[in-house]
Amino acid sequence: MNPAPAFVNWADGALQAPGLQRSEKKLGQLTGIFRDHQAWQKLDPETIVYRVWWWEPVASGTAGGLFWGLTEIQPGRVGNEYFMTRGHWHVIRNRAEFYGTVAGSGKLVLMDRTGHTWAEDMAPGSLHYIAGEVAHRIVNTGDKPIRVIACWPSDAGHDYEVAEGRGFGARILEERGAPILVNAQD
Ligand code: PAN
Ligand code: ZN
Repeated sequence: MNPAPAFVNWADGALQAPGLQRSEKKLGQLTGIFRDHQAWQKLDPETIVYRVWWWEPVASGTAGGLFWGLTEIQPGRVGNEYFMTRGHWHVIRNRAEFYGTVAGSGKLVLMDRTGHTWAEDMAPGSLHYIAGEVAHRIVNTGDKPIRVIACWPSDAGHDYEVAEGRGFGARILEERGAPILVNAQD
Protein backbone atom coordinates (compact mmCIF):
# COMPACT_ATOMS: atom_id res chain seq x y z
CA MET A 1 0.00 0.00 0.00
CA ASN A 2 1.46 3.35 -1.01
CA PRO A 3 1.15 6.17 1.58
CA ALA A 4 -0.66 9.41 0.69
CA PRO A 5 1.62 12.32 -0.22
CA ALA A 6 2.99 14.70 2.40
CA PHE A 7 3.72 18.40 1.84
CA VAL A 8 6.97 20.37 1.95
CA ASN A 9 7.17 24.13 1.81
CA TRP A 10 10.26 24.32 -0.38
CA ALA A 11 10.92 27.92 0.72
CA ASP A 12 11.66 26.91 4.31
CA GLY A 13 11.58 23.10 4.36
CA ALA A 14 8.52 22.94 6.64
CA LEU A 15 6.95 19.50 6.54
CA GLN A 16 3.33 18.47 6.87
CA ALA A 17 2.67 14.76 7.04
CA PRO A 18 0.30 12.40 8.82
CA GLY A 19 1.82 11.27 12.12
CA LEU A 20 4.69 13.74 11.81
CA GLN A 21 7.34 12.87 14.42
CA ARG A 22 9.32 15.51 16.26
CA SER A 23 12.13 15.84 18.74
CA GLU A 24 14.06 18.69 20.27
CA LYS A 25 17.47 18.82 21.88
CA LYS A 26 18.23 21.33 24.62
CA LEU A 27 21.71 22.29 25.81
CA GLY A 28 21.18 20.36 29.04
CA GLN A 29 20.63 17.14 27.05
CA LEU A 30 23.84 17.54 25.06
CA THR A 31 26.19 16.29 27.76
CA GLY A 32 29.77 15.77 26.64
CA ILE A 33 29.12 16.97 23.10
CA PHE A 34 30.83 20.37 23.26
CA ARG A 35 34.55 20.77 23.87
CA ASP A 36 34.35 23.50 26.54
CA HIS A 37 32.60 21.83 29.45
CA GLN A 38 32.85 24.92 31.71
CA ALA A 39 31.26 27.18 29.10
CA TRP A 40 28.52 24.56 28.59
CA GLN A 41 27.74 24.46 32.34
CA LYS A 42 27.33 28.25 32.48
CA LEU A 43 24.64 28.32 29.80
CA ASP A 44 20.90 27.82 30.40
CA PRO A 45 20.24 24.06 30.05
CA GLU A 46 16.75 24.86 28.74
CA THR A 47 18.14 26.57 25.61
CA ILE A 48 16.92 24.74 22.52
CA VAL A 49 19.82 23.85 20.24
CA TYR A 50 17.96 21.97 17.50
CA ARG A 51 14.67 20.43 16.47
CA VAL A 52 13.93 17.61 14.05
CA TRP A 53 10.61 16.84 12.34
CA TRP A 54 10.36 13.66 10.30
CA TRP A 55 7.95 11.51 8.39
CA GLU A 56 8.02 7.72 8.59
CA PRO A 57 5.84 6.60 5.67
CA VAL A 58 6.76 3.01 6.55
CA ALA A 59 7.56 1.41 9.90
CA SER A 60 11.02 2.05 11.31
CA GLY A 61 13.29 -0.84 10.40
CA THR A 62 11.59 -1.61 7.09
CA ALA A 63 14.20 -2.74 4.59
CA GLY A 64 14.01 -0.80 1.34
CA GLY A 65 11.90 2.08 2.74
CA LEU A 66 12.80 5.76 3.17
CA PHE A 67 12.25 8.50 5.75
CA TRP A 68 12.16 12.25 5.22
CA GLY A 69 13.10 14.89 7.79
CA LEU A 70 13.84 18.53 8.52
CA THR A 71 16.46 19.65 11.05
CA GLU A 72 16.62 23.23 12.33
CA ILE A 73 19.65 24.25 14.39
CA GLN A 74 19.60 27.57 16.22
CA PRO A 75 22.51 29.98 15.93
CA GLY A 76 24.73 30.06 19.00
CA ARG A 77 27.95 28.87 20.55
CA VAL A 78 29.29 27.04 23.57
CA GLY A 79 32.54 28.92 24.16
CA ASN A 80 33.94 29.20 20.63
CA GLU A 81 32.18 26.08 19.33
CA TYR A 82 29.05 26.52 17.24
CA PHE A 83 25.73 24.86 18.02
CA MET A 84 25.46 21.51 16.21
CA THR A 85 23.71 18.16 16.13
CA ARG A 86 25.01 15.22 18.18
CA GLY A 87 26.04 13.38 15.03
CA HIS A 88 25.85 9.66 14.42
CA TRP A 89 26.69 6.58 12.41
CA HIS A 90 23.88 4.56 10.96
CA VAL A 91 23.40 1.31 12.87
CA ILE A 92 23.44 -0.51 9.52
CA ARG A 93 26.74 1.06 8.56
CA ASN A 94 26.38 0.92 4.78
CA ARG A 95 23.20 3.05 4.74
CA ALA A 96 23.69 6.35 2.89
CA GLU A 97 21.71 9.61 3.23
CA PHE A 98 20.99 12.90 1.42
CA TYR A 99 21.14 16.27 3.21
CA GLY A 100 19.95 19.44 1.44
CA THR A 101 20.35 22.95 2.83
CA VAL A 102 17.19 25.08 2.64
CA ALA A 103 18.19 28.13 4.69
CA GLY A 104 21.15 29.40 6.69
CA SER A 105 24.76 28.40 6.51
CA GLY A 106 26.97 25.85 8.17
CA LYS A 107 29.32 22.93 7.86
CA LEU A 108 28.61 19.27 7.42
CA VAL A 109 31.23 17.38 9.43
CA LEU A 110 31.94 13.90 8.11
CA MET A 111 34.12 11.11 9.49
CA ASP A 112 35.07 7.79 7.96
CA ARG A 113 35.73 4.59 9.89
CA THR A 114 39.44 5.38 10.27
CA GLY A 115 38.62 8.64 12.11
CA HIS A 116 39.56 10.82 9.14
CA THR A 117 37.31 13.89 9.46
CA TRP A 118 36.51 16.63 6.98
CA ALA A 119 33.80 19.25 6.36
CA GLU A 120 31.60 20.43 3.49
CA ASP A 121 30.16 23.94 3.23
CA MET A 122 26.38 24.13 3.66
CA ALA A 123 24.45 26.99 2.05
CA PRO A 124 20.97 27.23 0.49
CA GLY A 125 20.86 24.74 -2.37
CA SER A 126 23.83 22.63 -1.33
CA LEU A 127 22.99 18.94 -1.66
CA HIS A 128 25.17 16.48 0.23
CA TYR A 129 25.47 12.78 -0.42
CA ILE A 130 26.58 11.07 2.78
CA ALA A 131 27.96 7.68 1.84
CA GLY A 132 27.51 4.62 3.99
CA GLU A 133 30.16 4.14 6.68
CA VAL A 134 30.42 7.92 7.15
CA ALA A 135 29.40 9.57 10.45
CA HIS A 136 27.67 12.95 10.03
CA ARG A 137 26.94 16.10 12.05
CA ILE A 138 25.54 19.52 11.07
CA VAL A 139 27.13 22.69 12.51
CA ASN A 140 25.37 26.07 12.30
CA THR A 141 28.09 28.63 11.63
CA GLY A 142 25.68 31.45 10.74
CA ASP A 143 23.71 33.99 12.73
CA LYS A 144 20.26 32.63 11.87
CA PRO A 145 18.77 29.12 12.04
CA ILE A 146 20.07 26.59 9.52
CA ARG A 147 17.38 24.35 8.03
CA VAL A 148 18.37 21.08 6.41
CA ILE A 149 16.16 18.48 4.74
CA ALA A 150 17.23 14.85 4.82
CA CYS A 151 16.26 11.53 3.28
CA TRP A 152 17.54 8.27 4.74
CA PRO A 153 16.72 4.55 4.67
CA SER A 154 14.06 3.47 7.13
CA ASP A 155 16.26 0.64 8.43
CA ALA A 156 19.39 2.82 8.88
CA GLY A 157 19.02 3.41 12.63
CA HIS A 158 21.10 5.89 14.64
CA ASP A 159 24.21 5.01 16.59
CA TYR A 160 25.33 7.92 18.81
CA GLU A 161 28.49 6.26 20.06
CA VAL A 162 30.47 8.71 17.93
CA ALA A 163 28.96 11.65 19.81
CA GLU A 164 29.24 10.17 23.27
CA GLY A 165 32.43 8.15 22.84
CA ARG A 166 35.71 9.10 21.21
CA GLY A 167 34.00 11.75 19.12
CA PHE A 168 34.59 13.15 15.67
CA GLY A 169 38.22 13.64 14.64
CA ALA A 170 37.73 17.40 14.26
CA ARG A 171 35.50 20.23 15.46
CA ILE A 172 34.29 23.48 13.91
CA LEU A 173 35.37 26.43 16.07
CA GLU A 174 35.02 30.17 15.66
CA GLU A 175 38.30 31.99 15.30
CA ARG A 176 38.44 35.72 14.54
CA GLY A 177 34.80 35.62 13.49
CA ALA A 178 35.12 32.73 11.03
CA PRO A 179 34.63 28.97 11.29
CA ILE A 180 37.71 26.76 11.15
CA LEU A 181 38.14 22.98 11.32
CA VAL A 182 40.33 22.05 14.28
CA ASN A 183 41.63 18.54 14.97
CA ALA A 184 40.07 17.14 18.12
CA GLN A 185 43.38 16.62 19.90
CA ASP A 186 44.60 20.22 19.25
C1 PAN B 1 19.08 13.36 10.53
C2 PAN B 1 19.51 13.61 11.98
C3 PAN B 1 19.11 14.97 12.54
C4 PAN B 1 19.53 15.18 14.00
O1 PAN B 1 17.70 13.24 10.45
O2 PAN B 1 19.01 12.56 12.79
O3 PAN B 1 19.73 15.97 11.78
O4 PAN B 1 20.87 14.83 14.23
P1 PAN B 1 21.26 13.73 15.31
O5 PAN B 1 20.43 12.51 14.99
O6 PAN B 1 22.72 13.51 15.12
O7 PAN B 1 20.92 14.28 16.66
C5 PAN B 1 19.79 12.10 10.06
O8 PAN B 1 20.97 12.12 9.82
N1 PAN B 1 19.09 10.95 10.00
O9 PAN B 1 19.73 9.80 9.66
ZN1 ZN C 1 21.84 10.05 9.48
